[in-house]
Amino acid sequence: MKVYSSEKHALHFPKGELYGGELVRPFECPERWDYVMDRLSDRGYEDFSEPDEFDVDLVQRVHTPDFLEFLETAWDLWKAEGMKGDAIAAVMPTRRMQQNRVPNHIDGKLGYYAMAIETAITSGTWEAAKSAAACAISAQNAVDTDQSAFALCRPPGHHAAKDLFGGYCFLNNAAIAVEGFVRSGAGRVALLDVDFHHGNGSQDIFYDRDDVLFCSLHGQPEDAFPHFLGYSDENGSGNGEGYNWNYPMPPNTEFSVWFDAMQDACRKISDYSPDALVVSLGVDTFKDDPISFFKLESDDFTRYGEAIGRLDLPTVFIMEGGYAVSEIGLNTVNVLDGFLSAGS
Ligand code: OKP
Ligand code: ZN
Repeated sequence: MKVYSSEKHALHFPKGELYGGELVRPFECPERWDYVMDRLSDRGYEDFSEPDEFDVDLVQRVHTPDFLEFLETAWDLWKAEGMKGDAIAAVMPTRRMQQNRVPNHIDGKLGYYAMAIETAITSGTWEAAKSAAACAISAQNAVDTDQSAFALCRPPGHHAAKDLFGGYCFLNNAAIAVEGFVRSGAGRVALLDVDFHHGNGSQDIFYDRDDVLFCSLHGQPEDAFPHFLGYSDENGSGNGEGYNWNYPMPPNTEFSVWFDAMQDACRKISDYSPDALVVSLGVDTFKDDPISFFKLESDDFTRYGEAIGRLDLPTVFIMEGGYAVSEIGLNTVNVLDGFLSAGS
């Protein structure tokens, strides 16, 4: 399996994440990338490539021009105001406020484009986000000839909507890969999100479309970030009705329950008969993940990787979450190995 990753990921590393009323060292940290790279090498993966250049056309199919301009210029605007730390949103357009006027001041812009405020923008954020999207695009291109590829994206993407960043995400790498398949002629693409958190950005981007089936397994919004989307009665709108499936699950959910939901999602995907599959691969479902509440063990990742492999589809894996413990490397590679062992 080809692996796309870029050293430029390390350009994004804010000094702090707002967590528990303190600025703590971000959970979404550069060594996550090293853990995965090291395990891939240990387990015999050897086909590593730097991504091709960022494909603006594809990214514009997912994100709005004003949002892309914001991401590109936010750090400079912030510095021009003489701010000392990293750029963090502090005020947001909530109920009964103006939600469609973009302020000039960077404080206003940050709030306008943020879906959560733990995520800071720093000097290298835009370059790193572009490199992650480039990995997703190159992996998608590789699947035109191979059956599968893995994009080791950092920062992750599934919380980013067409004009929103947050939850550690800036560009929606998985949605960009989906659009890559659409551009190269796919009539139907499935997007399976197994990250612990609901993929609100991905859901939102494809909510009214019947050419993209979105299935997400995640901590229920009553108890888990992002809290304001991901309920089971969100089924799509307009043409997209019936093409969005959420599987919210409660605290302490174990693999047997999680895997039943996953197999249900796999049946939906199989019935849909897509031309390609994109997997938002977060491994924060692991029992020791510091910010999540599912109970998967490392071997469980192999088992569900096999189930994905049995779908027998051209598949792009996109790295999403998984935090703080070196097992994120093991768990990620277990999914890929399980997939390959079940594949054609
Ligand atoms: C990104 B990805 C919990 C705070 C959660 C943000 C989590 C973003 C997860 N107390 N903060 O989906 O792994
Ligand atoms: Zn997550």
